[in-house]
Amino acid sequence: MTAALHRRAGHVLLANWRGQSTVPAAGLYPHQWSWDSAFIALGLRHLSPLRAQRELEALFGAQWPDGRVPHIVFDRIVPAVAYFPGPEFWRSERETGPRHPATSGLIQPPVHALAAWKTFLADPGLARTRGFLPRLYPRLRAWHAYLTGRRAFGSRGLVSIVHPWESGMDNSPAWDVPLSRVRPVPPDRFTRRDLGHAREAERPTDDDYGRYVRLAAAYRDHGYADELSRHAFAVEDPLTNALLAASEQAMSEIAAEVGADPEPHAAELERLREALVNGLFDGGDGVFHAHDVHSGLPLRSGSIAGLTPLVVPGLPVADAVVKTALGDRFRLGETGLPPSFDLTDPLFEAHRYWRGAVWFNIGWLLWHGLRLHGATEVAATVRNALLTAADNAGFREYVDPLTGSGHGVRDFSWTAAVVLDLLTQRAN
Ligand code: 2M8
Repeated sequence: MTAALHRRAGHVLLANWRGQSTVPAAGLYPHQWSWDSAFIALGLRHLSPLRAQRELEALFGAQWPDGRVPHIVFDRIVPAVAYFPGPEFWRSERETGPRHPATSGLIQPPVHALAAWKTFLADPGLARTRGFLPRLYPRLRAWHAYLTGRRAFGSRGLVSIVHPWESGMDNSPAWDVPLSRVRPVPPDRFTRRDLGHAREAERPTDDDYGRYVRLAAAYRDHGYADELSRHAFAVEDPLTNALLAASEQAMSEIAAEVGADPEPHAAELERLREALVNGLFDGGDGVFHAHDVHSGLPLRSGSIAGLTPLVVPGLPVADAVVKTALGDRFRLGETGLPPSFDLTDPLFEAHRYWRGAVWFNIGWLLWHGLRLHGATEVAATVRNALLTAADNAGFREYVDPLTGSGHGVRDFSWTAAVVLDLLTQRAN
């Protein structure tokens, strides 16, 4: 399967390349997405290190003056009706000026420094010739400074997200409680474009969409100001904070490469690791739970995000998290396919987007984190299961954790990218 799968994955990334960057999927997502591009670079670096570097450069070319990296960078030649909410909804030019690329005003999980470092390693000679890291490093620093400076709403040293879209795991049941406080915009006030490309039963509900629109419009109407009182939704998410910590580890390596001081990044990794464990780890459940900044309460849920702090080097509670991964809730040792939500929870839905289906980027993060903490056998099971699922189902957006059947859009870029990366890595 290896050579054929590799070739097929390469074709997906080639078809979705738009000259400067890669779209997640041609119909449903016709622009550039932030964390998609980071995962895409991880795979693309094996096909074309140059394109992988350009993927990240294009994204950081749209960074806002305040350091935020927008979650969508709009392709100006794509018709306005192709995606909702488009540039006319976000009105980013009011904040960044008309010469800046049109973008959204939200963010996504900060996996970029990790991707940048791995992209560098694919061809250090080319990267040095192009000044890839010297140009990117100050931008990555500004990005992390935005997160820790502007988004640290709680007093617990953790970064908050202000919209479910920022979590990347949009309709995860983890957000049901804080979202229930948001009044949905009625469905006749906007036109969903996603349903033209995907099955309704596999997408977020109209009510959820109405709440997403309400939150995004409120943020926009307050000039994207990061004041806690302005945000109806403010949550410390384990995935976002874990990726920031893992990215600080990568920043140490990048700093050393560009002749900067790695020490502040090592210190930041240590600080975030401690804040994550002290603030979000639940020893009884053996997972990390998000924290609702407004209510001051943990959002106890069965989200797979609770296992992703395994990507943080030196995680002191890694053994407990691996045990949870192997238990009934996620069954990673048996199936190797990580469901995005607890299989035993009544809220689990095998096909509805982030409420249970398996996503390949999360699979990659767990594979990476398991290896980091010496759980090489489970990591190998995850790797094999992801490769088999892609081989059988194609490069689908997500698959059923119980049967491996494919769902969501076809030819999804990060699925192909993750497969390419896994194919080029040791089996364990
Ligand atoms: C999905 O999110 C977008 C909104 O950002 C959407 O539903 O239209 C999520 O799966 C997200 O994680 C992903 O980055 C994006 C593009 O693949 O699609």
